[in-house]
Amino acid sequence: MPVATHLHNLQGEDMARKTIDLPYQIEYLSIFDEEGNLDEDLEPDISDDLLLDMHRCMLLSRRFDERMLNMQRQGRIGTFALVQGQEASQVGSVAVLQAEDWMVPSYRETAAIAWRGRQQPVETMVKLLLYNAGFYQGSASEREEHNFPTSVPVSSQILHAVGLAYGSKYREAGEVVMVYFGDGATSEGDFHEAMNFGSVFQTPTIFVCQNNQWAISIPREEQTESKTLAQKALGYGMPGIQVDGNDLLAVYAATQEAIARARKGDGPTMIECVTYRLSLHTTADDPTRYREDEEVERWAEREPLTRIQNYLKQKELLDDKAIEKLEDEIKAQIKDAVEEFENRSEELKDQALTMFEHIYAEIPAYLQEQRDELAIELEGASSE
Ligand SMILES: Cc1ncc(C[n+]2csc(CCOP(=O)(O)OP(=O)(O)O)c2C)c(N)n1
Ligand SMILES: [Mg+2]
Repeated sequence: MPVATHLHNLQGEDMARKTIDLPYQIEYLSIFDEEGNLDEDLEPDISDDLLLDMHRCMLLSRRFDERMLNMQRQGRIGTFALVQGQEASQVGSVAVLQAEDWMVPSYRETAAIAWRGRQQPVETMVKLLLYNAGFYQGSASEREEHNFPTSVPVSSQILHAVGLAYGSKYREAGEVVMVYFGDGATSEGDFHEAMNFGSVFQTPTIFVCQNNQWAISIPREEQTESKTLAQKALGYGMPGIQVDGNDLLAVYAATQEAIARARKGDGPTMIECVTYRLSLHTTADDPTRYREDEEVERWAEREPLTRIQNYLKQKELLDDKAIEKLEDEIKAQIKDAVEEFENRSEELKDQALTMFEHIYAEIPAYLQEQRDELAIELEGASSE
């Protein structure tokens, strides 16, 4: 706006210091706490089957995470990011999606991926293992699956998600897009661009921020001066809500509202799940160098798996015996997945040269050189 016009607009009744009321506040939602207190007025109406499925997925993710950590320590897979502590934030949100909706993960979304692949739990784990062992086949998905591959550059996937959601709106496909990112991701330009376009085009995007209190070794307090991360949504004219991210019911209820809004054409929502990264950032990390055990212990008391088990026990949907049976079933599935992964990775080892494909139409000389070198090495290895 030219300066003269701007000044003109400030004449008369506009010449005042006044408050502009905004239609938003930051709500914090918690429904079932770590002491077993339930807010019955807020309790979402979730069928018993769905509750049990969500619990199963959380348990499988926890146990699979533990198994992968052992495998990484044994040198059987590469570096990966652990999900421990964030299972409710992921399962409580992803479980509200329909199959045709889209799930756009970052690198810590083991539980969200496990949910989307819950019809074939073993195959889903095999693919996660392949991915974590460096095989691109672990990232491939069927066209109808509507899951994006894992995205490691922090925040990059948020832009992809908004583009996808804009596409869904443009095509009138009715598909909602759910994107995951961390507290640290909110400091990236990509996050802000995505939030702005996501809102200005009123896209059906659900921005799920898992505030696990740490971005590697940077604590939440050093990440931003904002009191909450959810309030960042307000700057872009969309609702932002903070939920207890270790409370499956709260995450589910908040996501239901957000998705209903998106489906009606009322645009995006940002959900900040307040949770905690109970374990390592990745297997390359040693958190004892930068955080206190006492803090971890405090959050361990609030962890989501025991919490949902307490709720299900209160509802008489689960008891210790049933949990034990489930543990055995999951253990067997993980065992099958590891075996299948070992077989498949053995076959795929010979295809290491494929890493040079699908990048350039014409391979540059320096890559050709590396490719030739690897080919000779592989030939040597196979004739040993
Ligand atoms: C663009 C970019 N910058 C830096 C990194 C290195 N890096 C990987 S994870 C991470 C911290 C991200 O923290 P947060 O967003 O809170 O997610 P969390 O890992 O806690 O789930 C950083 C800086 C990266 N992967 N991509
Ligand atoms: Mg974080």
